Amino acid sequence: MSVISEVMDRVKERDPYQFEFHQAAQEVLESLEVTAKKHPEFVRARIYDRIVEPDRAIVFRVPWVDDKGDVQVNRGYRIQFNNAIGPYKGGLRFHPSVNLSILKFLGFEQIFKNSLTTLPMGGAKGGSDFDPKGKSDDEVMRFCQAFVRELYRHIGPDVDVPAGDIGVGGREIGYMFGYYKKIRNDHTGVLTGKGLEWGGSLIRPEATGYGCVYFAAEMLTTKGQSFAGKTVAISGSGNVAQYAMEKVNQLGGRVISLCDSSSTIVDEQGICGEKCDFVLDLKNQRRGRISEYADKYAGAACFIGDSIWDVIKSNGLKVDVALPCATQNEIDGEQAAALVKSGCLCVSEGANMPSTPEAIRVYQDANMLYGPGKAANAGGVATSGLEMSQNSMRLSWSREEVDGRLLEIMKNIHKSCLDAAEAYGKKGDYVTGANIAGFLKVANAMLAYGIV
Ligand code: NDP
Ligand code: 2IT
Repeated sequence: MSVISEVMDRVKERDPYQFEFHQAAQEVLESLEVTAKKHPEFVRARIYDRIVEPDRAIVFRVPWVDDKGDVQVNRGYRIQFNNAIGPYKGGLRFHPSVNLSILKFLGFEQIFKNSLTTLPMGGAKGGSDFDPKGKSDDEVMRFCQAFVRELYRHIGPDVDVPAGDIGVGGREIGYMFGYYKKIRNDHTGVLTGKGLEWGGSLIRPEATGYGCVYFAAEMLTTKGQSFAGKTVAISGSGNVAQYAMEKVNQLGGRVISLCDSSSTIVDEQGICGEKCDFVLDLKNQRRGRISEYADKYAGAACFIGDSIWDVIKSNGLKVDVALPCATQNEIDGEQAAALVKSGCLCVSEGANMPSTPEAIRVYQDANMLYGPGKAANAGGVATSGLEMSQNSMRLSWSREEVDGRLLEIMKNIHKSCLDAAEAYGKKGDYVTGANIAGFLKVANAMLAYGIV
């Protein structure tokens, strides 16, 4: 039995029901079999056992009052996973499915993702099982204030800098930042994803989606291809999906789908121009459902209860590029096989861990270009890092400056993945490359600190 599989066994034994965390840990640890052989110093210092254990996991009660005057109680979390290379950094997710396993998987992924950006950021994640859907603005505000009433004591611009994720966008960051500022009397870069008028960065809203497309474009370039004329399936219709859609359109691709947790819309004419404005208004201002797109545009089909990956499987739709931008484990092995059959040559993950291990095996067996989330969606947190830099300098950079830096960072991440994969005997394997390149920097820092 290898050192690495023993670590994995201990993870499972310690927390037998944290399935999402097991999945994320297994994928990273498998890639690290080769580093364990090449670097006995990591094994001696028990770096593998240490890196799968969070520095701390904070769990707290969040009581708040709804519009009817009734008291509601949610659970809040912040998993400060690893700060070896910089302050804890990572998003907050508000979704009824949130639990310790999901946040540990996300916090663990964030360690390696943040390391890949080359910026000095440690890994963390947090959130709550609060569901913002169907809540009034006042209810969301009161919840955010109650959440920060506890979270504030654990965060700070040099300690831990949260941001958005599912269910947390500009509105929620505004309420949380405003309340933090009030109770700390401190106007400082404690959260990223802020509004432009109060310390935010241009391009941060666009960054994850743009970055995912930049990463896909880099992968396509290795095969002498580009987005021009490609048919692109996107899942989700939130922050990441919206700006992935915008960038694909700018690069000459045709986006044919979006979805939410209720339905999928397919528009083979392409979701572009005024139709994109409709989607942004529908999802961000009116907070409506994506099925309304099919009510408005007669050429579009709506599939209630199906994901785009179901639709591809059952209808044999042809796609060249897939950008999963909704949630974890949204593509299983059979859906991945349907993607291969549909002619898809590239998957770039805007979401975190959207492909199951079986799906990843299918991509790899078919020799697809596959960019795992921790590399392909790192543009969001990278631009959060740029927001932190601007806050520290008390400056704001132009749109062109931030977008240029984002593009450079995505190209660098792409190259680091390929270089690390080749150096460790796995040429062209972005999964192994991302895991090893992300890990080495963190492991070397942990080694330098001794046993702490
Ligand atoms: P949003 O809340 O803006 O949008 C999420 C979208 O995904 C919505 O369309 C939502 O539909 C759909 N979705 C969420 N959960 C499910 C589910 N269980 N089943 C089906 N659809 C679902 O979130 P983001 O766009 O910010 O995040 C999307 C993904 O990208 C997540 O995996 C997140 O971790 C990842 N990510 C986000 C970053 C960021 O900067 N925001 C950075 C890097 C990764 P519905 O409205 O019906 O819930
Ligand atoms: O998963 C992610 O990388 C994010 N949700 C963004 C985190 C951040 O700190 O910008």
